Amino acid sequence: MGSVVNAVVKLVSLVPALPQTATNGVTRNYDFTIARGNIAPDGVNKSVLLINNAFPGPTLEANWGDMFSITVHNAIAGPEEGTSLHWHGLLQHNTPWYDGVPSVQQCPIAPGESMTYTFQADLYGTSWYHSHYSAQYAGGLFGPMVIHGPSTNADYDIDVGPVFLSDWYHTDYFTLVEEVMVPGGGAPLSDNNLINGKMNYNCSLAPDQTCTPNAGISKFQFQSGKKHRLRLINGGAEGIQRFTIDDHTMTVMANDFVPVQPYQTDVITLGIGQRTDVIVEANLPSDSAVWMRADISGNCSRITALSHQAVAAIYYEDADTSSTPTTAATVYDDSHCRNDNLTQTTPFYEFPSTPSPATTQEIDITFDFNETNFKVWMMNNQSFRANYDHPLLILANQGNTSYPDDPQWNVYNFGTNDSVRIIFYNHFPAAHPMHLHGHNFNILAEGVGTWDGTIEHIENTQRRDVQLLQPSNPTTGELGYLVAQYYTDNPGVWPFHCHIAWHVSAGLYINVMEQTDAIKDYDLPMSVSETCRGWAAYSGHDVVDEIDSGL
Ligand SMILES: *[C@@H]1O[C@H](CO)[C@@H](O)[C@H](O)[C@H]1NC(C)=O
Ligand SMILES: *[C@@H]1O[C@H](CO)[C@@H](O)[C@H](O)[C@H]1NC(C)=O
Ligand SMILES: *[C@@H]1O[C@H](CO)[C@@H](O)[C@H](O)[C@H]1NC(C)=O
Ligand SMILES: *[C@@H]1O[C@H](CO)[C@@H](O)[C@H](O)[C@H]1NC(C)=O
Ligand SMILES: *[C@@H]1O[C@H](CO)[C@@H](O)[C@H](O)[C@H]1NC(C)=O
Ligand SMILES: *[C@@H]1O[C@H](CO)[C@@H](O)[C@H](O)[C@H]1NC(C)=O
Ligand SMILES: *[C@@H]1O[C@H](CO)[C@@H](O)[C@H](O)[C@H]1NC(C)=O
Ligand SMILES: *[C@@H]1O[C@H](CO)[C@@H](O)[C@H](O)[C@H]1NC(C)=O
Ligand SMILES: [Cu+2]
Repeated sequence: MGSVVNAVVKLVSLVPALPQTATNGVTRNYDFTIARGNIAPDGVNKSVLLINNAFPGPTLEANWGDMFSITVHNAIAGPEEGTSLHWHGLLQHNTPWYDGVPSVQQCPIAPGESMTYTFQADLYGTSWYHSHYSAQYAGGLFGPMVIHGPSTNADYDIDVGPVFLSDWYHTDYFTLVEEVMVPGGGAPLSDNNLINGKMNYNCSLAPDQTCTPNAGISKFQFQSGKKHRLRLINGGAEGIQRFTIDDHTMTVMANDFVPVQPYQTDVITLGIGQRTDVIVEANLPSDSAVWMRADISGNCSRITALSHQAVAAIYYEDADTSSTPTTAATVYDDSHCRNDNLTQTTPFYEFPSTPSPATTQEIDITFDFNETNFKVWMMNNQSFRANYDHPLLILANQGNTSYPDDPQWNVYNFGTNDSVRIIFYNHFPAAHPMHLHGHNFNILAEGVGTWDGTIEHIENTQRRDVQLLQPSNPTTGELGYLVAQYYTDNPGVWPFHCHIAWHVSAGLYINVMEQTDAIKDYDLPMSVSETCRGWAAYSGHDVVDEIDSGL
């Protein structure tokens, strides 16, 4: 009994060690119009979905504690599609209905309709936002997010801003999803890799497409002697990025929205959805020019042999900016499809996990045939499929929290448990970047084999919102595992899914429901029901072709 009381006291006294978000009365307003357009970021002309005609979309920027108010207009025509935007990594405390996942917290925004998302910038650092409707974000519907806050754990002089890394496909997302979702289908190979939406392409590799050679690359400026902060984001569809800068090392200051005790490295590994903020000291002569490189991992991802390396040029203040750098690439080890060792990654603010969570759920991830012979991803033998018409948060708010007739909604209802441990086992020889909404989760352990119960520094484990679940070993049959744990301090329904677009499309997705009693007490804003009314009116006369899981 005594130890239980102690544990509770310890939790209460340690949780406030995290800096607390304050509301400061400032609102950042944005107006986003989503429409079709044609762009050629690497020279190959392609039809895409754009926000305010920009690629990548406009950067969202705020100070920690500000409110965002973002009005999204769905102007997608010829053909029409629903849409919705998700603000990756933000907790949405007290606004779980603005997390932006159709079928979970809202109905899709119907063509011709608008919705305003109002929520707090409740964490600080680097992130992105993207469509959560089908695989629209794999067609370019995304943009960076910067939330300014303290940088107590590391010093820098110059904020270089977002460095947005994204694999790139020359075929439109809808056609790719159709190819994924046929019997015998699989993830497509990416055609190129982009840094801040730019890279060149060898046009003779695409003879049947409109292609302009030398489309151009991104360029960055360094000041010799200064420390530069780079905000790395993997906003691609599938590929694991290996990021390096020739002749420079990097100091990691944050993984996702979580500041870490700084550590040095030559290469940053980023699964889809992950961000890493690094500090780079410009310690070469003032006329230097070097390459920044992002390679899609050849061992871990689905690439074509020729075009998985993106470069950008970095010019020091006295360099000739029309010159081409001649520096040599950093050599790194591409043999493991995993994030940095958990022994290396320690959050700056201590946030202990409990060794005895209130409930534990094991989940096996397999790629198998469903009853109608499609190869789909299964979580405990069940593939996910969304129902856009009945968002789970609305049902739970009405007191309906169990759906025996709809097992494909993959809902794990954790009731009023105060902490949850989820142990993922990966039966497939490819890594999955597992992303939880509404939380930064503690990563207790990860590896290949069977978890032996060892927790890596439990007093302050790595925490973030996406972590790579390692591949299984096809030779030994050992499974990849990831042990995630979180306090259920955010009443709502939250996706926990692989962030690879093609894997979510094929069902690698669950919903975790927490604090069901508190969900019933929410007063949902009018815009939630209005968006559903707009969607019902639209889908009532235009049959919506849900070609994939819907998310
Ligand atoms: C790209 O393709 C679209 C549609 O076919 C066309 O209207 C546009 O002119 C093309 N742009 C370029 C630069 O070729
Ligand atoms: C472009 O691709 C063609 C066809 O594969 C190849 O012959 C050529 O060497 C490539 N050019 C460059 C600059 O890589
Ligand atoms: C790919 O992984 C294998 C080991 O599985 C390793 O031998 C090889 O060097 C890796 N490839 C690269 C390019 O690092
Ligand atoms: C992680 O780091 C620890 C301590 O440095 C080391 O013993 C272990 O082998 C590393 N694990 C991997 C998978 O690299
Ligand atoms: C199998 O998966 C396909 C593709 O998602 C889907 O269309 C079909 O309805 C599924 N079959 C069953 C029995 O769930
Ligand atoms: C999934 O199916 C396999 C094979 O039928 C079975 O061994 C396993 O127990 C099932 N898992 C769950 C969680 O139902
Ligand atoms: C809960 O919602 C589902 C989906 O709309 C419905 O099928 C079911 O009848 C509802 N259950 C109750 C008790 O209302
Ligand atoms: C805790 O979660 C489990 C599912 O993992 C559920 O069966 C149980 O009812 C929950 N307990 C409470 C108190 O809500
Ligand atoms: Cu996956």
